[in-house]
Amino acid sequence: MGHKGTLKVIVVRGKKLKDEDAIGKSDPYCELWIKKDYKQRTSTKKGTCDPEWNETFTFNVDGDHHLYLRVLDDDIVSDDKIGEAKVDLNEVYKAKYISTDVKLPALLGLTNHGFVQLILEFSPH
Ligand SMILES: [Ca+2]
Ligand SMILES: [Ca+2]
Repeated sequence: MGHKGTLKVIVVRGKKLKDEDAIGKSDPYCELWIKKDYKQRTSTKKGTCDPEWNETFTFNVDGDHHLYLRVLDDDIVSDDKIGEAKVDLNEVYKAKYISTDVKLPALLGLTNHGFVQLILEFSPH
């Protein structure tokens, strides 16, 4: 038996995102999905490594275990990836509400590519 209900996700802000533009700063946006065929995304914030999104998304969940997110830098030709991460939903099912800084890990080493602050709220059906 999985958890069924509505998951509300507020993408609050990005913090110290890796700069992927040679001139100026990155133009970050964040993609979110639970199932790959239904991706939602924030707006693009121009020229900042600390974007304030404050955008709310809802997903129907049915026993799903993870929320995936990916932050990209909007570019004219092809967007650069800043980082990706997943959030364990079991914590959200238990607590019903969490606010968390999700780390975007770098491929190598102990550094990271910044954080995304999320607020997650679960309402069971
Ligand atoms: Ca770029
Ligand atoms: Ca860019």
